[in-house]
Formats: sequence, C-alpha cells, structure tokens
Amino acid sequence: MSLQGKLAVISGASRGIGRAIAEELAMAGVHVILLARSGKDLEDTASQIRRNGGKTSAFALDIGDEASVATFAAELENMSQPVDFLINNAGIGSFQPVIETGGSLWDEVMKVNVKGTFLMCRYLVPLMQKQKKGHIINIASDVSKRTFAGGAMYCASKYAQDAFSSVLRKEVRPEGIKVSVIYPGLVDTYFNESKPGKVENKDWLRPQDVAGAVKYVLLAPPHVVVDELMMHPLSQDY
Ligand code: NJP
Repeated sequence: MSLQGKLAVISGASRGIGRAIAEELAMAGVHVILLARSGKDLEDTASQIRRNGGKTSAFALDIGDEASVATFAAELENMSQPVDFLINNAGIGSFQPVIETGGSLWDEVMKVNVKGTFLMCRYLVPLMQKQKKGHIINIASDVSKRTFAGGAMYCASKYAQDAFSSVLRKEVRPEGIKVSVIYPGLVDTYFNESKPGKVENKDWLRPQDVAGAVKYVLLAPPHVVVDELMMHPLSQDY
C-alpha cells in the first residue's frame, strides 16, 4: 500500500499536530489540502511544504461554520480528484472548574471539537460514498476515555467526538469507508495558548509522533481498519 498520489484533507493544518501530519503525508507523496481559520499561518505551512517538493493547497475555513464547510465540499467535488483521506484534527481546549466555565466558551469548544468534526464528515462523506472508498481519521484525545477535575468542557467534547466517530464507523463501513480514531496524550504544541519547546514539556509527545501514527493507520492494507490508537508519552501519569 503506497500513499503516493492520494489526496488528503487535513483540518487544523496550520500548526501543531495538523501541520506535522500535513508535512509527513506530503513527504509520502500525498496532495495535502490544508484547512485552518488563519490564512497567513496556512500559507506559511503550504509554502514550507512546497519548498520541500510537496503538493498542497490551502483553504481558510472555520470548521464550525456550516455554510463554509458546504462551499468547501462543493469546491472539492469540482476538483475531479477523489478524496482519499479526511483527517479531522482541528480542536481547541480550555480548562477550569465547572462553576468557573462560561456558557459562551462551552459553546465555542463544542462548536469546534464536536460540530466541526460532524460538519466535515456530513459534507465530505458523500464524496467518499460516490467513490465507494475513503478513510477518515479523527484526532480525539486520551481524555475521550478518562476524566480529570478541571476538564469537564474539554472531556465532554472529546467523549462526544469519540461517540460520534464510533457511530459513523458503523454507518459507513458497509460502503468501504474506514473510520479510525487516534487518542494522543500530552503533545508539545500551541494547544490552549501554549508554545512548543518549553523545558517542562520536553518529554511530551512531539507532533511528529502523532503524524507517524496517522501514517501507520493509513498504510494498513485495504482489508484492515485500525479502529482506535491510543498513545502517550512514557513520562505521562494517567
Ligand atoms: O493544537 P494547536 P494541537 N476551524 O493549537 C486550528 C488534540 N489534542 O495541534 O484556526 C478550523 O497547536 C488552528 O488554526 P486556526 C486537540 O484537541 C491535543 O495540539 O488558525 N481550524 C490550528 O491549526 C486537537 O483536536 C493534545 O486557529 C481550527 C489547529 O486547529 C488536535 O489534537 C492532547 C479551528 C490547532 O493547533 C490538534 O491540536 C490531546 C476552527 N474552528 C489532544 N479552531 C495536546 N496538544 O496536548 C482551531 O489529548 N483550528
């Protein structure tokens, strides 16, 4: 199984895990379509991929906005190349006790992590159904399966994203479409207004570790689907 010449749509591809996935897949010969809200960061990523010889296109898009996702899917359909892979990676998080969590912040996290994943699948799965093949990978979290104090909003969103993925897998499997979920623990990125490279995070997963897992899952033979892949830094106590 080779990834050469395939087409992948990757959300949250301007930085962190999504950017590493885009770079890894582009190096393997995949045409990577990059999505994020900030056009400038996206263009930086796309330029770097092109300098390395990769094939890429970038679309500034809020995955929580239904009209924008629908327009993007229509443009994709006109491209005449099949959509082989959809990597739903974009996500946000913020951590505080329930009684200090504002309702608008709750809505924003749910809009990106849950509704955004849903909308991308809602509009791109029909393209895969026409092709009778495709592979969706949702980047969830180890806290899709465990909870901690201060994590109500984020855990609820990641549990919901996981349940959604599990249902979708059952719905599309008969049509030859695979759904995989990757659950990373701590990853050294810009997540929650952090910055990569802090000394105290030096033993965390690197975005490239998650990108390697994505490539591994995509390289499974056609008759194999990796349903779930949980990964942690060895240093993380969970
Ligand atoms: O985060 P970060 P990560 N529409 O902040 C984009 C999960 N995870 O790489 O839109 C479209 O470096 C944003 O770009 P912009 C986590 O839940 C992480 O760590 O311009 N794009 C940027 O490209 C998430 O699902 C850890 O702001 C939107 C990207 O998303 C995934 O890993 C642990 C968007 C975020 O890059 C990637 O997060 C874990 C929108 N509405 C799970 N909103 C961890 N880092 O420790 C944001 O268990 N983006």
